[in-house]
Amino acid sequence: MKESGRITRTQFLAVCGLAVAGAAAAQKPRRAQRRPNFLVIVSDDHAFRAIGYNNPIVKTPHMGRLAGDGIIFDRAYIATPICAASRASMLTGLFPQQHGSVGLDGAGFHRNVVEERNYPTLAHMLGETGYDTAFFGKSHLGPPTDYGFAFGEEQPDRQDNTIFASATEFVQSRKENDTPFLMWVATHQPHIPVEPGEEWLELYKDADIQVDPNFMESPPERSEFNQGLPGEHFYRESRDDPDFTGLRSGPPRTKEQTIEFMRYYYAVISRLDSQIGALVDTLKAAGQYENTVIVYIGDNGYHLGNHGLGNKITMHEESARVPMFLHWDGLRKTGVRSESLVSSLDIFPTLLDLAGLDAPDGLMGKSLTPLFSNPDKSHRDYVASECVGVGGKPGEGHRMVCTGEWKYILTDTNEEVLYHLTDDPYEMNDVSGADGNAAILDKLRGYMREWMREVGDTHAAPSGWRV
Ligand SMILES: [Ca+2]
Repeated sequence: MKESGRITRTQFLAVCGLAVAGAAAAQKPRRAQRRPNFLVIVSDDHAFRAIGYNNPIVKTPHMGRLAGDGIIFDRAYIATPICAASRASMLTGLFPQQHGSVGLDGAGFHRNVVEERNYPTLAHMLGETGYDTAFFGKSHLGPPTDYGFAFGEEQPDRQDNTIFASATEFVQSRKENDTPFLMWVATHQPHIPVEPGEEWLELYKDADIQVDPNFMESPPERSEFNQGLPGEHFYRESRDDPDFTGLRSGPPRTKEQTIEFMRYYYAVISRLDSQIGALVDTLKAAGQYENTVIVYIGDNGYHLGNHGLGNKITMHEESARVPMFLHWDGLRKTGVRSESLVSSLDIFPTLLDLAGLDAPDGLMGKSLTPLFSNPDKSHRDYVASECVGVGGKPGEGHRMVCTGEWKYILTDTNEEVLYHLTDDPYEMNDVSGADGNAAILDKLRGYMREWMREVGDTHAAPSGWRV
């Protein structure tokens, strides 16, 4: 492992002292027993349906074993389906409009978290109480040692080999070391370009890959399908033109082209799965597996021709909902799937809870530990997500609230969209204007208004709101 980012414990505490002074101030763990390690794996652009336990065509045996021996969060939503902003949200437990990075631009995070120390990161808080902290992979938020990690660096390897090599080396160094650790592994896969190589493509040679029921060659003319400025629709990847790296490669995209892309996309996910399996083997060999809480989550989902779109940055299920599971030998119940509404913001307070620490005031995420013993327990009335400020310009983009049964989207142009997810999981019928839905529409508008107030969303809501 490179040690270029290494600082001494004394230096580290000095660096993050201001950040933790107001929030974690010399907290002592509530419990005296050995505290667990944390391995958080954040993949990039992983669609929630593209994992073996949701789609048997996708070969993810290692993730399947971890999930199957742990708890699967079937209704997990990301705070925002924009890469850097999403990662900043997981690290701070805050929505983008709170930590300041609403798009791909890390400047708000840098100002609020790195320079002004307004919010501690998970690494700050765990490091303050004696955890060793390491970050390997992709952040787009600057050097991880700037925001609380003792070790780590941004690693550009798109196939993640160097990232997993560093993570492996870190785990190997933990043999006979009882100091608990937080290791954050942020992969590039399965983000475009999808370049799996023949070995992994071979797995899907004869696979009967099908597009989803909401596949279209082009999106309808509605603002909810904007992925940037009004009318902008993206695929980003173009298998027909390997030199194309811009954003203009939008629809139309035929069913055959989409299926061909999915073949490559699934193959990359299988490669990632094998890398995760090897890292778990290393944890076992180092004697750290039993005491390590492993969390897997995608930083956002992905449109695979759903609604006529590629890419993400919408409030649809394909973009805002992500695969997520947790494995730990300390779980009382394993092999369970929870339908409770979970947010990526819950990771922060959950890991603090497992470390015996109190979360800072004002977090909108909640510890998931009550679901460990009762996975069907209601976790919250609604979950929210936002993709405002696409391209770093506040006021653009959308936000949504979801009760599990219903989803309400308020778009950049103030179109209101209501989906009944129970009957319409692919979000094909906007029922905001349907007879009999006025009451539920008002209820979700109320949730939206509440959420907008809490995160400081200054978007001017429609004048017709009656809440
Ligand atoms: Ca992403």
